[in-house]
Amino acid sequence: MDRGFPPLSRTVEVQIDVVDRANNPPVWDQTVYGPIFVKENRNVGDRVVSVKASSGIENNPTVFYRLIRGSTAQTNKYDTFYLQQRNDNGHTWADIKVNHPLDYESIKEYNLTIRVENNGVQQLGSEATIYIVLEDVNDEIPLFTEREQETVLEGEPIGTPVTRVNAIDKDGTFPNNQVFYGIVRSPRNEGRDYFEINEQTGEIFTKVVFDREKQGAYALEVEARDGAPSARPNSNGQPNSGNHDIFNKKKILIGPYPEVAHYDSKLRNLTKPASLRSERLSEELREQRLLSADISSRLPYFESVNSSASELISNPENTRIARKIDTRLKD
Ligand SMILES: [Ca+2]
Ligand SMILES: [Ca+2]
Ligand SMILES: [Ca+2]
Repeated sequence: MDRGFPPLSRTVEVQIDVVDRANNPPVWDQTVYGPIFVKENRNVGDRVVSVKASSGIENNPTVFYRLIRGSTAQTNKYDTFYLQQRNDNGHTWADIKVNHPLDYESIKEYNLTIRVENNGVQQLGSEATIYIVLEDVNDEIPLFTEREQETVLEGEPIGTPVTRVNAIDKDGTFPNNQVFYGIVRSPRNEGRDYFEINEQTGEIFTKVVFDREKQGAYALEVEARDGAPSARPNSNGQPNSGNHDIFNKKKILIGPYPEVAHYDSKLRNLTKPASLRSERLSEELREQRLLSADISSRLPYFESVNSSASELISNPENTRIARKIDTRLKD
């Protein structure tokens, strides 16, 4: 109430929780768990960690756990992890399990908040943090990035560079993302005996001197494999290989012998001015035609003027008038 006149007053409701001294909040074994290292290829349903808290109430060990859903993927917004409560020998555990497939290439770590509440007259709770760090496994395949067609000229010496292929492996760590190149050693690989590749750089070189009259193009299959045993199913401990990728099939054209190519292009340059000249000629011809069309369209008019002029001169009346004017002028 204030001292004004009339006095004004306001009431506020205050709620007071009376906490029994015996009712303490639950106590975690640890307030922070981790870092807990988890391979990205763990299966859905796999347990990544078990944590527990005591109730804080004597003779009432009951506790309830839940994972707090945060506002980001790292804080479990999309329920990447779930919690399962488990009773074991008088203790209640919280098992944290994988709910959706993990991917190191997308998200590398998670910060989970777990809350526990006891079962006293007033339910009290406390929170702990679980810090999960993913580990990369070799689950990405190297994939080629560039175009499918290249050209090499005939007559070039053995060892001439043709092109350089490039493949990218999206794995997060070495050697899972290391790339080695090779020529596919299969009878259906037409170019396998004619080209070789640098395993490290992907540069392709010729192994023979080509003659385009013999064969004008070769289909060449190259492969890219990564630097560690695959973590993908049914890989038998082999590295991942991108040879099922469409870009591993390259068409290598055999271009004309350099001398021939040289004269080819010279010849093309020679014909260019000639074509320009013919264009100019046809332009002049067109103008000429327009002009003559113009003239012939005016021709009847010229003719009529001409005839009326001669008529004027041949009229005797007019001759007389002209003579008169002429005499006056002499006067
Ligand atoms: Ca992955
Ligand atoms: Ca890989
Ligand atoms: Ca990976």
